[in-house]
Amino acid sequence: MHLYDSTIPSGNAYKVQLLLSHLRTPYTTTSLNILSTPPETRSSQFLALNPNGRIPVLVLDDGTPLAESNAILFYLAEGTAYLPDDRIARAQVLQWLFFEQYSHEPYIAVWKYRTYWHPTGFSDLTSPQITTLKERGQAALEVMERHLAGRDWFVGTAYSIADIALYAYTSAAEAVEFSVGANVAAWLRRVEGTEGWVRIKKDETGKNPN
Ligand SMILES: N[C@@H](CCC(=O)N[C@@H](CS)C(=O)NCC(=O)O)C(=O)O
Repeated sequence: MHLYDSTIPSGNAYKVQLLLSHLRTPYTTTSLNILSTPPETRSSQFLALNPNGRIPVLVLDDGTPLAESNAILFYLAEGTAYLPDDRIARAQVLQWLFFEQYSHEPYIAVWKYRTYWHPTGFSDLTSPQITTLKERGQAALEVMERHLAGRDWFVGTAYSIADIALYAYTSAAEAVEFSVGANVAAWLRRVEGTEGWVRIKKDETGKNPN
């Protein structure tokens, strides 16, 4: 398998790297520069792999490309302990994958990107836009905090790709000045204690302290 990620650490790529590490699946990587103008993700070769021009893309051994981090997680987790067999539990996993993409990643990931790497930071956003990003990101963390009361994991009683998808950007939330509650903080430590857990790749630009 071959994973396209970015030269800067991407939480969306990290989800895939984390699951591949749990599964001990060997893979090779190409890291694209998404900060160049145009980004390397917009080359015709890369657009042939993902018409949406974004990493991560996983190219399977038969050459089939698969984009969208959570779709890649779902594919890789099939038949493993990271995706339950039970019908409702599988749907609940999807519930959290969609929550992550609609209510969490668009705010916390964008906030992180703007904090560390965006060429103009927050300066091209209006003050209400900045407030909305922060409030919605924080609201997503509150949803997680409430759901985790009395629970170890997002779905059922086992660590799954729902946790992996949510962990990627939640693990960076405090560093970019969101508040993380006690339940989420304890869950972050639980994820970090799982077999095969790896840290997100290092930021070679030196802007991101992790
Ligand atoms: N929904 C997508 C989001 C992917 C995404 O936003 N990727 C960013 C890096 S984290 C990217 O490739 N940006 C480069 C660009 O937009 O050209 C996923 O979950 O994979």
